[in-house]
Parts: sequence; C-alpha cells; structure tokens
Amino acid sequence: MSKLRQNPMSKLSAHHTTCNSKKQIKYGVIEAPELVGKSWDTQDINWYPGHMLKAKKELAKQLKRVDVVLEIRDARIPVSSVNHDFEELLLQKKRILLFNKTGLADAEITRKWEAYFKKRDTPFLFVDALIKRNLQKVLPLSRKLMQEKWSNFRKRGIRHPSLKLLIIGVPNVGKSSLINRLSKRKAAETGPNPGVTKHQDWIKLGKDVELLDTPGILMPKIENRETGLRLTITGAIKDSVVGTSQLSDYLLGVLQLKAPLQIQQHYQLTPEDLDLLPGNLLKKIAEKRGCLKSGGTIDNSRAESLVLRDFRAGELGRLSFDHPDNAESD
Ligand SMILES: Nc1nc2c(ncn2[C@@H]2O[C@H](COP(=O)(O)OP(=O)(O)O)[C@@H](O)[C@H]2O)c(=O)[nH]1
Ligand SMILES: [Mg+2]
Repeated sequence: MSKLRQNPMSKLSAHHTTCNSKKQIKYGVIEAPELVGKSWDTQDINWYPGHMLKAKKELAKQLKRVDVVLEIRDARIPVSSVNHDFEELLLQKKRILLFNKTGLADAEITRKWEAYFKKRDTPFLFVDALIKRNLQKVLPLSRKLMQEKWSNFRKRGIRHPSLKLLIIGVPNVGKSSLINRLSKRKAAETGPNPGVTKHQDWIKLGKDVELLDTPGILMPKIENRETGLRLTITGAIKDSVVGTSQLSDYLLGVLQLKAPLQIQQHYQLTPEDLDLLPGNLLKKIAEKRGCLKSGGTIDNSRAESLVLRDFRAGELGRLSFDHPDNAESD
C-alpha cells in the first residue's frame, strides 16, 4: 500500500477540493471597475448610463433582424436575472423564456416557478444545456409562435421565409452552450473536414429555422444588494465587484437556511456548526480543508474562494435563490 493511502487526509482530498486544489472555474466576464469598492448598502448600484445605452442600441440592432427572441435566464434566479430596462425593447418581439441550468436549481422550487409562469403570457421552458433537458422542445415551440404568420403565406400559396431566432441573456447564463447544442455547431467545427466556415452570420437549425450566431448580451441590473449577490454567485458579474467575503457570507447563510444537510455532509460539520454565524462557519470549513496561512492562522480569503468554487462546481448540491412567493412581477 502506498504512503499516500495511509495518510488519513488522503480520503478527504481524494473526493473534495481542499485549499490547495488547483481546479479553477472560469466565471464572470463583466468587469465593472467603477463599482469596485462601492458599498452595497448605500444606494442602487448601476452601470453608467452610457454603458446601458450602448448595450441597448446594440440589442435593438440585433432585434431588427429576428422574429423570435430566446431569452435565457438562470433557473436558480428566474427574476433576479431580468433587466427591466431592456423589457420595453423586447415587448415588441415574440419571445420565449428559457430558464437554463435547471439541473443546478432546487427541483421543488422549479416546479413552483413552472406553476407561476404558466399563469403568465410569455411562453417558457426550463432547460439545461449540459444535461440536455427540454432542448428538443425549443424549436417546436418557436415554430408554434409563427403559425399565424405562416398560415397567411400558405393561403397566398407562397413558402414562408425561414424563422429567425436570437439568443439573449446575461453573461455566463449559457448562451454559447445553448447555441452549440441547438446548432450542433461545435460538433461540425471539430469534425475532420477542413474548410468549415469560421464566421457565419446565421446558423441553419432546420429547413425553416435559423439562429443568429452572435448572442445578445443583457446587462445584469443590480437593483439591490441581494440581486447583486445572486447575480454574482451565479456568474453574471465578476466576483471582485462584490468581493468574495460578502459572497461567501451570503452563500453560506442561504445554504444554512435552505440546504443545511448538504453543507453538513460535504464539509463534515456537526449539527451545532450549522447554527454558527456564516463568518464563523467559514472558519470551521477553513480548518477542515486546511485553508491556513504559513503561521497556521486561518486564511479567510482562500476559504471564501473554496466555498464559492465548491458551490459552482455543483458539489454543495442544487440550490435556488429566487422563490416565486417573493416575486413581485415577472
Ligand atoms: N450545469 C450547467 N452548466 C451550464 C449550463 N449551460 C452552461 N453552463 C456552464 O456555464 C458556463 C457559461 O456558459 P456559456 O455558454 O459560456 O455562457 P454565455 O456567457 O452566456 O455564453 C460554462 O461553464 C458552461 O459550461 C447548464 O445548462 N447547466
Ligand atoms: Mg458566450
């Protein structure tokens, strides 16, 4: 038996990330240097009006070219991922809401969200690009929205033009993954045949459907502290805007409330540990996972990153942040 096997820590580290794990997850593409260091509690934090205006103009340009918009939201935050500034632009379009990453969301709360959105007008699907949940329903639903328009073409004996789709959503919500899944484009690009066109405007999805290959970016809107935290934990905003300390504090607080057994098992905590304030719970986790500075004192910032990384890797189980009981409006 190797020495490694005899090490009592080896069992732990074989299954769990420790503070020394190298695993990195890429997250958060939007950088907002103007937001760094601003306190969450003082005021509504927003993008510079200029940023928002530019993003809206770009989206308006894209919208002109399409019939149906597939708006991707995160199934764990069906309403926190909405930016109401973009709503007026989208109201003029046929739209389908695709709640992605359903595999990461709490199944029971997702059922409640389904009931909630069924009572509203906008068609929707809870999907997952990774485990391919409900993706086969996206095109039939898109075609259904065009039936009336297409029947007019048929009456006149003309073939209807192809349906033009656009995917939009906040950063990291899964736009590229969905485009790849729906178009199977990645498979085509990595195929053995040379000369595959690198840049094409429209991707053909079927004999009568095309998808714009560049997704539209919705700027996430930070309406209040909690929305900002939820958007950052789920990946739309860069961690440094908020800081990992506030993020892990919030995340641990939510996990203690909604998924205590998941963190207890994962970090091998005692039931009493679960009653600690998040900051003290973090210290326990830091001890368990060896997040220590050279002198042996606890390294908070490494422990914060570890908790965030474990959550984003799905190791702390499924969790929903938004709950339909608290949703004011869609
Ligand atoms: N678990 C899960 N992860 C997903 C899903 N869709 C995308 N991801 C992951 O989320 C990250 C961002 O995805 P990406 O498609 O690049 O998002 P984009 O910025 O909106 O284009 C990547 O690490 C994806 O692997 C999904 O449905 N479920
Ligand atoms: Mg992308």
